[in-house]
Amino acid sequence: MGENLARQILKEHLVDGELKPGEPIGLRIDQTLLQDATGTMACMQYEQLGVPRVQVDRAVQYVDHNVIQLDNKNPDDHRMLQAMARKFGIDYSRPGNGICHYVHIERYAKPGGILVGADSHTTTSGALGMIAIGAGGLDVAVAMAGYPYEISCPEVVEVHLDGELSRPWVQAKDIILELLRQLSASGGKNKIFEFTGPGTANLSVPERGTIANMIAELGATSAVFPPDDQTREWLKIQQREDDFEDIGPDDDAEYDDRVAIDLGELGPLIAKPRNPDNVVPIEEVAGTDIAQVCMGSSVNSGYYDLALPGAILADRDGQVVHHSIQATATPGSRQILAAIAASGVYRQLVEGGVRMLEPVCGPCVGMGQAPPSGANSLRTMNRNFPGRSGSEDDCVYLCSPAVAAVSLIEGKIADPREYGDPPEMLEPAELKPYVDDLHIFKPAGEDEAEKIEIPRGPNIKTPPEHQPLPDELEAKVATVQPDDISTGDLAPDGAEVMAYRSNIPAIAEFTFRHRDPEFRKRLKEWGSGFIVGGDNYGQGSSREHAALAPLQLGVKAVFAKSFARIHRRNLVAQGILALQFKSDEDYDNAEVGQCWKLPNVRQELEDGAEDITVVVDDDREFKVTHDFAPKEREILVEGGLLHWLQEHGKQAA
Ligand code: MIC
Repeated sequence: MGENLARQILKEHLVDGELKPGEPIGLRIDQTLLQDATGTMACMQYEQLGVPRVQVDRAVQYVDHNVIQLDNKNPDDHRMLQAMARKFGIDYSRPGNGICHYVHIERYAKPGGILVGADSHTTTSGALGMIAIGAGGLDVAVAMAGYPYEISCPEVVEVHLDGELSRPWVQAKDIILELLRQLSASGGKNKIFEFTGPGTANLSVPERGTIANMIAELGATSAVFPPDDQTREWLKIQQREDDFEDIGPDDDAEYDDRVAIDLGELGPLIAKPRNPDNVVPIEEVAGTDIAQVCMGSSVNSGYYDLALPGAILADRDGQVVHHSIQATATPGSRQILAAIAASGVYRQLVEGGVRMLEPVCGPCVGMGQAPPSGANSLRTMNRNFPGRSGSEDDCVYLCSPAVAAVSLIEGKIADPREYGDPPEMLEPAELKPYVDDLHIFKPAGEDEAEKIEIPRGPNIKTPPEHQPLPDELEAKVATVQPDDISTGDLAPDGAEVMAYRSNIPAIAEFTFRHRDPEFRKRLKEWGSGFIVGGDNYGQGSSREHAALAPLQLGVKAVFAKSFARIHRRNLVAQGILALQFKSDEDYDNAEVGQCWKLPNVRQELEDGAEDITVVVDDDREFKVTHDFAPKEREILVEGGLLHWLQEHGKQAA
């Protein structure tokens, strides 16, 4: 049987388990990625592992998420991270050098390798033919220490792209929106999507990056684009052609499933508020008023993503951003910023009235540019979860750069196909002069590293202590939540809350602040509690704060109809039970204040029982289930992965 590329890469890196979908496997990791908002916790947990220098080929620490520096908290985090990177052997990409996923495909991503990163959109590097997986900070720290990365073996789905996009009005963004429309925000769970077909061959690396980035919005493990001429050309421009690997799926490669899209049939799509899979054809919403257009983030910040709106603004003399709209543009990296400055795109945008932002995540994670209340915001970003933009009642639409570019002139959502002939875009000057790593600082040598002291500001607190699982658990139901709760509901985005990413007691104060403002009060009164959730609980980001904050408040178990992959693992890694309802009726009967007892939970986990018994108000009983791997059961009994490693895990890979 012919093998697909994803399986070949997994096989090459397999150190534990069997490559059968659903089986627990351990993978050798080549590269790791951290950004500032997840990196502080990850690095402090790495410290606790007691391994002086990272054990992977390449570890990179980026600073791109929170660079607002409102007060000492944020710069204190950056200072600590820079020192830790130097000490532990990690490359440090300074603030302003670019958004981690863009810089990673420019400078590091390598065909055939495996990358794990403490950011759900780490998947972007799949554009270069590697398997790139988003994970919680602790899992990444453990990989940095040289232990295998543990995951449930994913299925591999072929996405066959036929035909060609009618560029520039129909774009790569529309391909990923179409996948979201077809498969939903949980349709990619435990799956790697491997792209094939003539439509794939036509996509540039940044276009592939858009798709690979937003594969995270399907809850998928990864996306992989087999390396080809586009990959080779990209690596050549990046002056690292030697990183090219001539690998690909066998001619008769088999896949666990298949999706086919005819790109010629595709029109512009848009995700309506307030979930990325709420996708409709542009015609359905054309004419909707908007007050804001934000272009670029870890998707759609590439050269041509900005050159198109630039060209549209410059197309007719005196054409500017509509008076009712605030428009912003973010280049993805210093390299792209330099390229648009040299070619004249920057000037076109500025003259047209677009506010130029620095190459950081910015509005995508609620770092400024919150939309006005009750108004619609149109963004070329990847997520539109409630409140993520910074305004509680926000209505964010997600679209391609083409839709954004014509809409910012019209003052309402517009169909680019009605704009007429596309204007000519300014081409980049030769990229060569901008390809450098001057703003990536290399780690210290081993001797110097030993002497480096880590500076810690007053807001930086060590990660919370874990307790082993008792024989029985008893607590009150502290909140009952609907489907699709995002990690942003648990640990919100935005400058105010993200400033506490290195301070769990403080960030815990924001848990469910919009969804259930009384939640924290109840937990404080009761001392402990359980969370009940619906389907796809914990979708979205990789932030382990969404597990650490409830832990800090005394949450010992979450019961849901189903869990998103990364959050489920973060709960387990932090020693919180992630249990699944067997019957929707038990979810329907759950009420705040009920006392739930798990009388034999420790024994049940130790015995490998499939079901866990729950007794409600000492009166009735029901069973919940779980999908814990045998090692995960041990981790839960031990009270978290750090404890488990301290007890058992001396054998680094
Ligand atoms: C996101 O897009 O949600 C984030 C902010 O990049 C997160 C990481 C974080 O919360 O720090 C992610 O995607 O994992």
